[in-house]
Amino acid sequence: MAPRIDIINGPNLNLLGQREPDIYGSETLASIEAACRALADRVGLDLHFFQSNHEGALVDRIQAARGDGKAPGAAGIVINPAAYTHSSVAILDALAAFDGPVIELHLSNVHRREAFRHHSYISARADAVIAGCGAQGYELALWRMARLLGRA
Ligand code: CA2
Repeated sequence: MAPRIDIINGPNLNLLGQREPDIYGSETLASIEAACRALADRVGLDLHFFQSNHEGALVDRIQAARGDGKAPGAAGIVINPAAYTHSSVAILDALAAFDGPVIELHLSNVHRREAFRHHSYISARADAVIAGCGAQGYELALWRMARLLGRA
């Protein structure tokens, strides 16, 4: 069975492609999802793609990735926590309760931006961090996940 990978996206990423293309590129979240699906099919990953503007919903989704007696869990998580990167201990704690690999992803190079974006609560749990590669970062994260899971 193909390992399940959850790609989880935080607040305002649903607006991608509508504003600030100089920072975030012109692709929409839907076009990023489509590219990820094509790659996941190629390397044999079962992709689950999610976006929420709500911190608690993101925590719930990360907890659901652990699976339980009824539903199987995810093998790995790719997460762009968006602004919650810089504020959310709750998302860090939820990820700490997940056993598989976690890749933190940012479209922009957060280290070249405002000082408040330089610190990530999430990085303490991330096995890898990708920043500044735009939409391609999602595909790079999936390639890395495929390698970590023995699929590439
Ligand atoms: O570079 C990234 O991917 C970020 O995670 C994006 C977040 C930002 O708060 C992080 O510091 C870095 C913001 C996502 C908001 O996306 C928008 C897209 C279009 C228009 C407005 C916001």
